[in-house]
Amino acid sequence: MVLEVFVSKAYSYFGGVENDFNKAKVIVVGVPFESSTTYKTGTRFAPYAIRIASSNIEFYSIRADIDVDEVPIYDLGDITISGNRDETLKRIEEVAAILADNADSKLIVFLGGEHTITLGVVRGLIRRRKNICVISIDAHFDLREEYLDDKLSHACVMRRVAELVSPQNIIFYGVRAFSGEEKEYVLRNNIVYVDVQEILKSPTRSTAKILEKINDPITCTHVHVSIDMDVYDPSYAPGVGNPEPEGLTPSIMFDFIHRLISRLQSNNQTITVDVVEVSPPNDCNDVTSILAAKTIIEIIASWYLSKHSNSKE
Ligand SMILES: [Mn+2]
Repeated sequence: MVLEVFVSKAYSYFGGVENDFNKAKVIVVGVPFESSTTYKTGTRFAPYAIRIASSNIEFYSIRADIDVDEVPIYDLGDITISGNRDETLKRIEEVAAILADNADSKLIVFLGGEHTITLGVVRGLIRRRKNICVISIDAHFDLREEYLDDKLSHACVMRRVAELVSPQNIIFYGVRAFSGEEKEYVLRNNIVYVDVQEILKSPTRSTAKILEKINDPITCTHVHVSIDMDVYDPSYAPGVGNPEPEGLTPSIMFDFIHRLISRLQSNNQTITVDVVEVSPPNDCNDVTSILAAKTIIEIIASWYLSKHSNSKE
């Protein structure tokens, strides 16, 4: 692999332990990239803070009943950020494409950075994977045509992704904050979404609606799961770029994640993940970084369990 060109070693490893790439089941790569943040700056410090948090919490998942400490994780380090945004997006794209080639059977997790990194990841994935669906777990649609004269703003990332994979191949979970323009785009393109009101009324029915859409291994052979940490309520995740009231609880999110990931696994759909928008300078007692680390642990737990048990839901 020629990843060394784009990646430099980080100060610590996700989970705090160094592992061998070939033996690893999970690959973690940091993307400390921030260029269009308009409110609470600091997402560039997130990979560092999430790694530190991950090194100081337990890895047992009670939902999966497995110790994620037993799942070897290889932390690649951080993608080197250029002063030029297009160059940075190109590097993210290259790393995503190289990992898709070389880590076929592994779970790949990108640690943002601002949400714009998802565009780089999907650009890389479409070079190597067919029939990609993207599920955005986010308080926002991020579907503006442009924001503050910038088409590559974090507020436009899913619009750019929709142009790559088709609007029918994007799905939203947890939305509650958007513009009239974005809602109109969603309705015009028949985009499937579940808002927070629906989730709070019936988490089970909301999950079923998402699974029904994403369940087809033909239209969604590969599923990229993008988690903007602002999907959580600010009381659980205060340290994000754009906090938004009335968000999800960790319990609802973890239940959803387990059902989503185990269904994708039992369908043999391949999965990549990004976790974005943690802003450590705006955090409180590191709770958002800890929640981001825990979210990743729950994803790994459900992915690993389903992969090894071949269980059908
Ligand atoms: Mn958001």
